[in-house]
Amino acid sequence: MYEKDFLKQLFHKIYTIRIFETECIKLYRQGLIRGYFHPYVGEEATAVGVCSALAEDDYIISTHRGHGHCIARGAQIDRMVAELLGKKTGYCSGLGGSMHIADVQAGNLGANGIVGGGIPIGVGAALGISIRKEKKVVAIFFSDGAANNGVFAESLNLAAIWNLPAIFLLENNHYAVSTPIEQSSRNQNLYERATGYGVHALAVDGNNVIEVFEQTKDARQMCIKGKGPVLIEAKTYRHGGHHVNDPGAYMPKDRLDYFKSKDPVTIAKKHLKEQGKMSESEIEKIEKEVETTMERAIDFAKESPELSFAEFNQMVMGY
Ligand SMILES: Cc1ncc(C[n+]2csc(CCOP(=O)(O)OP(=O)(O)O)c2C)c(N)n1
Ligand SMILES: [Mg+2]
Repeated sequence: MYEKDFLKQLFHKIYTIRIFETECIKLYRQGLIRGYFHPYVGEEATAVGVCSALAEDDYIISTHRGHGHCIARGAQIDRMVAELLGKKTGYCSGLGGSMHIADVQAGNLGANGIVGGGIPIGVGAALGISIRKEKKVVAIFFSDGAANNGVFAESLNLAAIWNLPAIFLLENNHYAVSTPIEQSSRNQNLYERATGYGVHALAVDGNNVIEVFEQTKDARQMCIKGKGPVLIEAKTYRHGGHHVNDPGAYMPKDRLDYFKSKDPVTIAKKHLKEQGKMSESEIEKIEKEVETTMERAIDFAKESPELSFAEFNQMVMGY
């Protein structure tokens, strides 16, 4: 059993990610967000479960589908919307955009548009922790497509032989763009790849925030005791196509319906009602609060200036 406040916090974060994504998709359609946008809708419980099990000074490494990781790690959504809109008040002064948000002060070492690119960076950060003998861990988020990249194997092996405090967080959402996992891996339990490197590995229901939280908490303890790394495969699903302009017509309807019936928002709400003894109206209050915060975040971002040409030059060129 969990404390009501903790369950409330989990739901608040999951719902914030959902609203952030759905509202930003609208901004994208209005032409206010340029470039690519890879929604995290359907996968929210993984980011929130993982980040809720981390300590304040731990690190995360994110991906091209990274808005949820940032929010779960504690990013302010007004500065995130501003970043997506290319504004000066964004986390990277609007120069990073959707796929490159970093918030180093909060322990978010950054997202990466290069699939698998964050994995060795995370291992490097874990090596730094190990050399400095700190009691910290790095949670490295990546998905099934990245696990087919050679750098995954190399990074995992290095982390294993050096017992690094790294939690490899494989978000198996069953797709790499339009390629289903069945077409890219004979063994669909991707966590089993890690056991071949002598790494403790397991799978969890990525849509159940409590399960993800529990397993990450244990993995963190192992890492802190010098028994890392650990690989957790969170089985989850995208609720739509690869990016906002992909209708996802290749996703079988029955499979999508199955995962929608296991919606992370609904599951977190159920925890709140059953274990937290919260009423529907109390939950609605949280939802309203999140929606209002998002409305303010959008106003803040819209009203924010872009970098001036001189500021841009100074930041990018250094003169
Ligand atoms: C090295 C590299 N190859 C290809 C791409 C193009 N690309 C962008 S996202 C993506 C699919 C990634 O799939 P996965 O790792 O499963 O992440 P998901 O989109 O499911 O979160 C690809 C191939 C890229 N960005 N980087
Ligand atoms: Mg994937």
